[in-house]
Amino acid sequence: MLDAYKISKDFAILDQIVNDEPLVYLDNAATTQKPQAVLDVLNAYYHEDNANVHRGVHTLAERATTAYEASREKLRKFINAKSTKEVLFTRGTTTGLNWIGRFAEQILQPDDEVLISIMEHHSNIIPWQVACQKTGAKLIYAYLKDGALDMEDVKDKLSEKTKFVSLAHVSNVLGCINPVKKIAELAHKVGAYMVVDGAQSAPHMKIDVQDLDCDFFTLSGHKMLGPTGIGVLYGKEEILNLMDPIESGGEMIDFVYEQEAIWKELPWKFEAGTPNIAGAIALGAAIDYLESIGMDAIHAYEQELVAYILPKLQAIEGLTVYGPQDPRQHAGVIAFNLEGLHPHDVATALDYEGVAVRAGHHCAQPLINHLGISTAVRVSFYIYNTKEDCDKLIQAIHATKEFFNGTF
Ligand code: 7TS
Repeated sequence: MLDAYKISKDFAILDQIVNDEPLVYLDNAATTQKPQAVLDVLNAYYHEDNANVHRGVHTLAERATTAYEASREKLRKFINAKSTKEVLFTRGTTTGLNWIGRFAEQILQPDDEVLISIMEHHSNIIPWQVACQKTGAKLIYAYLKDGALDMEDVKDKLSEKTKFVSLAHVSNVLGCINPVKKIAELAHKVGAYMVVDGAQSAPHMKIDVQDLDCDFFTLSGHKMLGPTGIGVLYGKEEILNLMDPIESGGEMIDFVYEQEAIWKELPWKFEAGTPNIAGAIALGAAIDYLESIGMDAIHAYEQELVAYILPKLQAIEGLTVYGPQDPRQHAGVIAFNLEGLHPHDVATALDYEGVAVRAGHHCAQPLINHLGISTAVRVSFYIYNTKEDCDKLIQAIHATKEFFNGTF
């Protein structure tokens, strides 16, 4: 079992006092903190190696290019892609899903269908709305059963008309883990492409894109100990070969003539302009850090935290937990509301106790509407959170209830 206390020592930012209380950071679904090892790599890159990639022959340029491409190989191994040709550096999940949306515009015909779920993050809704509006295709939603994805509804809504199925692997609100491997199989049976939004899964569990047999998979570096502004879009090589580059310009070409150009091969065909070199290299360091702990150990530890905290939350009078009620079906993301209290007031009160959580619609407004609420409080865990953090949260929720009940 991983040692969260030992791990937390690698994150200097966590060792601080907020509102006279030790910081308890429970907003990891929004972004995670970065260990010293990642900050050191970022610093060392700018101190020692900074140069543009794939251009110069000088020593610094060689070093930067080697480290950038070595990082791509680390990401390939991390998600078990067949080849680095399938690993495209992006700004993050949102960029990846937008690129897929643009590809969909090449494919979709009027009356074709795209199947997503009601629990999707806006990043996995709006690119599909845009693609459907441009092509006349229909955007279809699968709904929920017992706080999780209703598989019967998914099956009912899949048909020969479905050309893309795009689903969150883990919901950033409900915390449920969707059976994307099974759904990929069903999607392929009707000839649809399977897209997995891995923003909330890749940081927390072992990912094997070959085993999932998804056609695309997206992740964001900043949610897995890496810097902001860097992520990965995985796509099967044969599909990426069908796709036009989304952006064009320097870096992505082999030859440019007056009227046309020849693109580079994969993966560089998609990486126009100077990329986020430092970000990619530091994300490689984040992967090293995660792998030194082990993704299975991370998943098991988070399951243990959820098994510890969920019953305690459920036992609080007036507290409603959204999503599955069984801890075994719940990843380390828990959204809830306290009866009679506005989630923003709850989040502010928790902050007074040093506990950082998020309140709002969590960029999932269709889901929030579907649940019949306007906002919710959300706590989300990572490798440096401890059972003591969970106890502090519970104590802070009780203090919040007492404070408001005494005031109003
Ligand atoms: N998909 C899911 C499931 C997400 O949770 C997020 C970010 C994204 C896509 C977009 O990722 P980005 O890195 O491109 O922004 N989710 C959240 C969140 O829950 N709170 O802040 C960001």
